[in-house]
Amino acid sequence: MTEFPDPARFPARFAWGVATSSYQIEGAAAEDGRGPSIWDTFCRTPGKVLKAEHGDVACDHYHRLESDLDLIASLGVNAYRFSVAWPRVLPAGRGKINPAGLDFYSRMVDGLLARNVTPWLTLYHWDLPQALQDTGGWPVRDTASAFADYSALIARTLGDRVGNFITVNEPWVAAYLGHGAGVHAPGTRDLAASYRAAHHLLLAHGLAVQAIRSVVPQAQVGITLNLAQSVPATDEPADVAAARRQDGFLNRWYLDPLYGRGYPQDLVGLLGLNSPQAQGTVQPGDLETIAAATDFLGVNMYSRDVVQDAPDAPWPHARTVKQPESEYTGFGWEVAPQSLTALTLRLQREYHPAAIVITENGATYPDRVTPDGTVHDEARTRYFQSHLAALGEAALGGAKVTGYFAWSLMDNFEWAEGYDKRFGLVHVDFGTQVRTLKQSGQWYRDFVVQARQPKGSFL
Ligand code: IFM
Repeated sequence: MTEFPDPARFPARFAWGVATSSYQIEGAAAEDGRGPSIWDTFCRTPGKVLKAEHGDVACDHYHRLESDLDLIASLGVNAYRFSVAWPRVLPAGRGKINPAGLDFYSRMVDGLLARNVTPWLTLYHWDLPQALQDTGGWPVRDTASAFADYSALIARTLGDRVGNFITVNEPWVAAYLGHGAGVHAPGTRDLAASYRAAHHLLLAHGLAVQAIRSVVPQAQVGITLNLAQSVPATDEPADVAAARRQDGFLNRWYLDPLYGRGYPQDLVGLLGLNSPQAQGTVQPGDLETIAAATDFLGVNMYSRDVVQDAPDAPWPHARTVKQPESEYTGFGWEVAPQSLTALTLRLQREYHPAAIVITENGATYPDRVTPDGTVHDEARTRYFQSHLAALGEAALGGAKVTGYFAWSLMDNFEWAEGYDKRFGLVHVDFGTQVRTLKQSGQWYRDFVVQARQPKGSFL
């Protein structure tokens, strides 16, 4: 049974938003001076993306900016999380600036502010300029310094109007899925390289925090991690140890250095020659840079991992197993709202972030527009209801939660899954680009409008 969230549980000054990312919605991949990204290349590599789909057009957001901004405002939200496409503003990753690219984001920011929607800008949501991949990509250190320069450019250009910056989105995905499992761009399968990439992504974050603060001292800056509670499938010591490894692999490897603890030693030992330490990747001063104080921790949470020991499986030798009593989304991800409460409370207790912002949460289901012009996505509506109820519990329990962004504003390019997996509050017909607000979107809008009513804070 779904629990209903109580809008009164959330403080009046709360970021209520929807989220997207550049490559997933913009399209206009070769227009107005945008350079190629690693996702353009990856999509054209046979066998990498379902049905060989790509982001050339996506939601055509680049050409529909004004009407999409109206759509965002119509949802009653006060915040919008988007990402800047690095190759749109610096086509070769560094050096020559593309004024048309900067202008697009400048118009977006102005359009949001004119609609009383606060921009939350993500600097890196996986579309690395191909030119930087050609010189080694994230496994090489120089990419982190190029990122710092790019971050300073964005802060100089937009920092007079943007107050919230997310440096890197989901470094685990970029590092491991991109370089270890090879299922995301750039598609390499090399565990050692994935740990070099992870270190440089964290270093890039730390350097970007410094760069942004030096330009916009009052900016709120954070990083977004994809986190999931890791639960052993049984009480057997092997499963308990596997759950701990999985927790280290996904969560602690990023949280520990960001919060000043260095890399988790149990994992460093298990990784052996694949660790960044053994490869000589971690240089003096890096851990201090990575641990720069931030204003919030961005958390992308979709599910939880119920884990079994799997000695024959690749690192971290753990397998996620299905629970017969649980519901699953179209991605096969368990619907586990209680896990959002547990996760945020744990973050608060163990890492003491200045604030926690849920920068993504949502679900994919096979939607369709029915003849009455509606998308009856009851399962997604229930998903949002139960997760917001769980977040309210966490806030009541002491987690300093200050924002929530539904993933996603609209159906979009879901990476290696192409356009098959729909996460939107708004349905997109990719043939006609017609947008249709789903039932879940109507519910979210009504909830946000209620939650934003002036009231006494319960925190
Ligand atoms: O679509 C992605 C997004 O780009 C990053 N977080 C997870 C989402 C759903 O898979």
